[in-house]
Amino acid sequence: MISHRALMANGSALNQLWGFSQSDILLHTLPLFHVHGLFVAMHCAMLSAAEVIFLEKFSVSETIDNLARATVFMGVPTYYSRLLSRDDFTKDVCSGMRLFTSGSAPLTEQTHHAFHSRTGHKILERYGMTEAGIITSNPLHGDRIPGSVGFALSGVQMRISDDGRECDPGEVGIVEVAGDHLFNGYWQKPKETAEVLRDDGFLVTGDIGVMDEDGRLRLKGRNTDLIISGGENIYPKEIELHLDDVECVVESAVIGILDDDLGERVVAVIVPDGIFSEQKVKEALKNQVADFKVPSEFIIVEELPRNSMGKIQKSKLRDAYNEQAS
Ligand code: MCA
Repeated sequence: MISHRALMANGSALNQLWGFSQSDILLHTLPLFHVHGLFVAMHCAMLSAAEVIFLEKFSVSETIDNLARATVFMGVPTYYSRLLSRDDFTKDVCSGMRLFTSGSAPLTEQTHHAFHSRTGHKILERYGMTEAGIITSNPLHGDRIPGSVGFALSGVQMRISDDGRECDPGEVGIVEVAGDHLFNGYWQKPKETAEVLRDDGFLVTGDIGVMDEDGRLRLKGRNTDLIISGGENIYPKEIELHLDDVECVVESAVIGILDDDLGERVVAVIVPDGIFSEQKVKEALKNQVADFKVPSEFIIVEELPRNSMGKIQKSKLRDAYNEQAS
């Protein structure tokens, strides 16, 4: 549940911070079913009466064709790595642009630098989530540091906490935020809402981060096993529950493996019951989960690694298969 007050607070802070004006032309290629495309991009444009060029979805060719007319572009990291893979994405194409922003998934330092050397533009990375809109941003003027998501927006209170204790600068903990920009809770889910909203009004984001003396935030991962693929959030549990229902599966662990295009891709590690059939499993998943959540790879193992409590050690699986993939 997101109030108009929250939307206004975030929209106007961003509009100012990113220097929007009526002379801007936003090239919009993001899906409109996420906060990124619907609120972040559209509110910046609407609050400044800027023009918007709408593409139905992101396509490298159409983006290149339209960039020459635009001044601002917002994307997920996959958009930037796909643009860079094309030789006709040149400095000239970006000559009228004043701002490229990135979010929804971590932008690698490699992509940041490659984009800078190709176009002369430093992508402005910012950090947000549906429950809070945009939380931090690198500056419009000043250093945009790759690997950092920048400073808290005006009106956003941010702290790093370790089990309720506020961390010192340089200490790693969970990012918590408060302010008018926050949502009011999950629709008809009081239990889930209470799990993330503290009594003092702070939202526990679940992201692990570290803040420096100046208030710059760096993200270090998540305290859940959430997978972010092409800017889409994928919860492994949802896929595992369906996988474990398939006849030829004893148990499964779904993990994200680093991927050059999507940031992470979905991989299922499976303990099979007899002969494993990838086709059968894919068919079983097809009507149960969205296409982009279906694992792109199945790894067959005899058993899954567990800790002394019996919990599956996904970090071990991630480390092992990321190493193999690299
Ligand atoms: C599509 N596919 C995917 C994804 N999208 N697989 C993994 N991860 C994905 N994200 C699969 C499809 O199921 C299909 O599989 C195949 O890829 C091709 O589908 P297509 O639709 O053509 O894919 P695409 O056009 O290449 O799409 C990839 C994309 C898109 C352009 C990266 O996912 C995208 O626009 N993502 C942006 C999401 C976003 O806006 N997130 C913001 C949320 P098959 O071939 O097997 O059928 S976060 C947010 O809002 C907060 C506030 C924030 O901070 O921003």
